[in-house]
Amino acid sequence: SSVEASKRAAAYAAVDAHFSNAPGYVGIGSGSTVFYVVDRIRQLSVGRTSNTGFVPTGHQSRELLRNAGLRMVRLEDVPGMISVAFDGADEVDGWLNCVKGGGGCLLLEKLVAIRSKVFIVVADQTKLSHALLTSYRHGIPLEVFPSAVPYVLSELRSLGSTDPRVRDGAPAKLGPCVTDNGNFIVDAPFPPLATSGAVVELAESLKGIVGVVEHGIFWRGDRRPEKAFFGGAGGVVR
Ligand code: DER
Repeated sequence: SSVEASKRAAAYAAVDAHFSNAPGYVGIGSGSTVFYVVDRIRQLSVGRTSNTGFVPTGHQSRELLRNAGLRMVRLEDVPGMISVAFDGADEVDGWLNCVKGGGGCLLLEKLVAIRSKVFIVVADQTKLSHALLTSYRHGIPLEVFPSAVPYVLSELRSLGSTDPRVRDGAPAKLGPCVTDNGNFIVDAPFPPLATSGAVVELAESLKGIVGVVEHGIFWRGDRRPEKAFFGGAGGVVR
């Protein structure tokens, strides 16, 4: 499909521009676009000694790396900084703020991103938006400690979230979706974040709710990508 071709184009352009098989560490995020990042890295690594340790951001990321035969290193075993991290996003605005967490891996994704010298987002062009929460309609994903859920939902409503809800695991799993870290995901819809100030204000408010382990706004205040590669239409790089 054209969306798949667009994901592949974005991923290949990003890897060709920012991956080198030099000694060091490379962060690998989660989602379907990152599949093409790993595929391109595998192509470039065939027959070459692997000087690079790849840092996964969850079980799906680990599976991608294992299937590609790339050497994995746990985040806690990485000394110093990760050279570059590649990840997808659910929505990216003009300042490169991102909504992430549609795949439920946002905690390790943000931990890997914040340990990376360079953070690159790859996405099909449908993810580019003039304001966060205009195209991605499910709300801000939050990793929430399970027994904090009733309190967190109440706090989110006080912040103006319309109908925040625990992400259900069905049909794959009955009951709540459980993250790789044993927490729940809450999706919290808010009105579109049309200004940088609105992004800052919401990100700081979400971080301040006791029981929210991490939120899915990747912004200037914690970690925003240096570059985003969008596929399709000649690819838009910002
Ligand atoms: O959850 C995330 O932030 C992932 O990066 C993911 O949402 C991106 O998804 P996609 O590459 O499958 O569109």
